[in-house]
Amino acid sequence: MNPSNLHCWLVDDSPTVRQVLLHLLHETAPTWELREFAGGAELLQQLELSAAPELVLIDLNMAGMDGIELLRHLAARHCSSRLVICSGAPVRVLQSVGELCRALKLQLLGTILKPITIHAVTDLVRLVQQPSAPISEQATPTPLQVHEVLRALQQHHFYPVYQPIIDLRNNSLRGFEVLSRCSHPSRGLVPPDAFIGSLEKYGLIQLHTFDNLEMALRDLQSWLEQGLDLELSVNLSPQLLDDLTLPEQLCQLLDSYHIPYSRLHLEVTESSCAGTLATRLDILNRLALRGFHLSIDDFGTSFSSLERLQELPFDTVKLDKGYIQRALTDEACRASVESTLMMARRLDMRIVAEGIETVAGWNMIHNAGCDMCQGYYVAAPMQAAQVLSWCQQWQQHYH
Ligand code: G
Ligand code: G
Ligand code: MN
Repeated sequence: MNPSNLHCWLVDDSPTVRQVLLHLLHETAPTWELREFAGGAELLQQLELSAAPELVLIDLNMAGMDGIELLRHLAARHCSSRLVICSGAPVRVLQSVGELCRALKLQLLGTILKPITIHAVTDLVRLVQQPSAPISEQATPTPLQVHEVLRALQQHHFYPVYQPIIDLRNNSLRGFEVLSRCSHPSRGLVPPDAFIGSLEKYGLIQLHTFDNLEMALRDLQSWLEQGLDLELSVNLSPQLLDDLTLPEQLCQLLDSYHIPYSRLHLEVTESSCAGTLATRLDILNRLALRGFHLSIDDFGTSFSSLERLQELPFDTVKLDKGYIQRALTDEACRASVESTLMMARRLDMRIVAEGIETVAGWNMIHNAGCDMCQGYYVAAPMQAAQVLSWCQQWQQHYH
């Protein structure tokens, strides 16, 4: 992006806010070409007439078409602009809008909290003018550095989000997969691809996993108390399977929250038990003996067969989202999914299909006799505060 003649559009229904923003942007980035819109409809109209701008600043709470609806329209038009949300909404709402942008495959650059300050605008301009990575690299965000992960751990910037897992036999909610997020002071919502690798590299993944799990167990405890019958699935990095004390540590943590071990599914990827090192086998077997459920994550991304996995103490297989999505258009891949399902049934393993985004995906795996599913079609990962009302809605409409 050439920052000098960058096109920046802003949409906000308040004339005062637009005036302040235009003024601050003009001061900090005098060469930018600015355009203002009083509503989403006007902006979409302009988008029909001219090329998409490099940057769009969006107010969430607008009369008429609100910011969320505008995001949906932009996604439908495959808008490639980088987006900034400007809002006075609570941080929790802003984080979940970040989640929505990820689900819609929109490029959210960051958020500006209202009331708007010159500092926020200066930060934004600096962020935009950093040379941007080529598109092919943008899929994997810049990894957090050691001081950033340390600060995030110390200041509790990591938090869990929850994605529902549905039982396809009766549409009931089985539980949630716990996924970790980081709210970075200047980068906003940071996805796990940007920090799990760093945490592993600096030997901090175990600390993070236990922190995250503890927050999740606290949430689970309160949901169980409110009468929900739920299980949680958590991702374990292969490094955790190198510490022989893992089973004891997990048992102690669950005991302290009075949660039965069978409420927890531990997900490990196919590749992390590829070599089946003695230590890892030892740990997996002891976890299974204690009553934890074990799932193979991302199945279909490497070449192991279910027969071989049967020798390991897994009771669940999670079919990778890429595998499922390919099966929707590729006959041979669909046949492979179907035979995996048949084999799993013979081996008495449960199958969870991941990445179900559409009704076509839902129908395909439902007809193939899959046990469970997870994906944006049901819900994107959500924050703890949204879980109860989501559960109520799900039960009312689909169960
Ligand atoms: O959460 P998605 O929403 O972006 O997660 C991307 C990847 O990061 C997935 O492969 C997921 O398994 C992994 N991931 C998410 N949270 C955690 C975590 O707490 N620990 C580990 N090891 N991996 C995680
Ligand atoms: O642990 P695992 O690698 O399975 O992580 C699940 C990942 O998949 C997370 O990054 C989660 O946000 C993402 N995800 C969940 N549902 C969907 C979906 O329907 N489509 C796509 N593309 N990704 C999804
Ligand atoms: Mn997973």
